Amino acid sequence: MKSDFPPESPQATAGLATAFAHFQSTRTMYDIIGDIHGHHDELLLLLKGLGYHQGPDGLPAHPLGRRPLFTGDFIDRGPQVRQSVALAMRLARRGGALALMGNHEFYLLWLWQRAGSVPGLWNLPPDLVEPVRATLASYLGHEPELREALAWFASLPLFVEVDGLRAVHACWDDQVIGRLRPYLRADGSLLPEYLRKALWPGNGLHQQVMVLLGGKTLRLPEGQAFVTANGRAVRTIRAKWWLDQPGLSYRQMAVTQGWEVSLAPVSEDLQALGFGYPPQAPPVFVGHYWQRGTPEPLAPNVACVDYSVAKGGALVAYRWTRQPIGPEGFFCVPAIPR
Ligand SMILES: [Mn+2]
Repeated sequence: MKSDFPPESPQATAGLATAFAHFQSTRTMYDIIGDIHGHHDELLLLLKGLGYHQGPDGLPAHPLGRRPLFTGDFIDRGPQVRQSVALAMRLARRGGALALMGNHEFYLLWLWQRAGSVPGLWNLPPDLVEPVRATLASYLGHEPELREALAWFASLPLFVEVDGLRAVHACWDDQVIGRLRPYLRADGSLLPEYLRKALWPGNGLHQQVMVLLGGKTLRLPEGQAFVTANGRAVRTIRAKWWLDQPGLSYRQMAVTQGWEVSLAPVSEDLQALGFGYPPQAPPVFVGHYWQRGTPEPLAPNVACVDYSVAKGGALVAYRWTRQPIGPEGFFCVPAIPR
């Protein structure tokens, strides 16, 4: 089968569009929007609630020129993947939105590379396809549109620093970002030859990218595990990468609360592992972490905007005002029961 990965033309205009957005940002501010996971109707309600109305080109526009900043994970899980991607992509291409790579888009790009073509995606082993089942179902009969979406995903920045804020799908790490710089375009997206390499699990470039897209984990002490709601025994925890104080317990370091995680203090040196986000650093916004309940910052300068719309939670945005972040900045649209 003829290979259609990677996209032939490495989106030369993507950098320009982002540069323009950065220029515009001296006058406009961002609404940071978390993981959509195929929940297009909630996205429309969210934009409406944030004050966006239908612009002359039919796309949502804000009367004060505010712009969406998507933290990634547009695809998988939800019922309207194709529509969600189309809306975010059109907003970004118009120059009215910034969009970041999520771990789900990164995984789908890897599958595309493995398959060698868009039609080949449907013939991959079932265990590989399972995580992207909703996405493939959504694009069935719309293969050219999926190819266009994949080319767009390949052009997405891994992180952005703009208007006094930072955003990344899961974890901001200055050291990792510094190491990745030679492989990136000016807008923070991977150069095509390095994207091809970074998609493959196991190599060093992949591991660095996955710190930003998947966050940091801690291994529980030998012999320790806890059982999740779906009965899976887990020996690593998604960890609060912004904390580095000595003496914190595994339970305190676990992003997901309510699990019977060990109360023993973390036995490793968190600073040596690269944990910690400086309190004087710009506020950083992430998605990824399946939060529940009423949104509030994770730390004085760290906020998550993923409140699990794909698990009956809410689609959440943060209205950036260049002020210190606080609970009043969040805006929520509950998941529509289906
Ligand atoms: Mn997600």
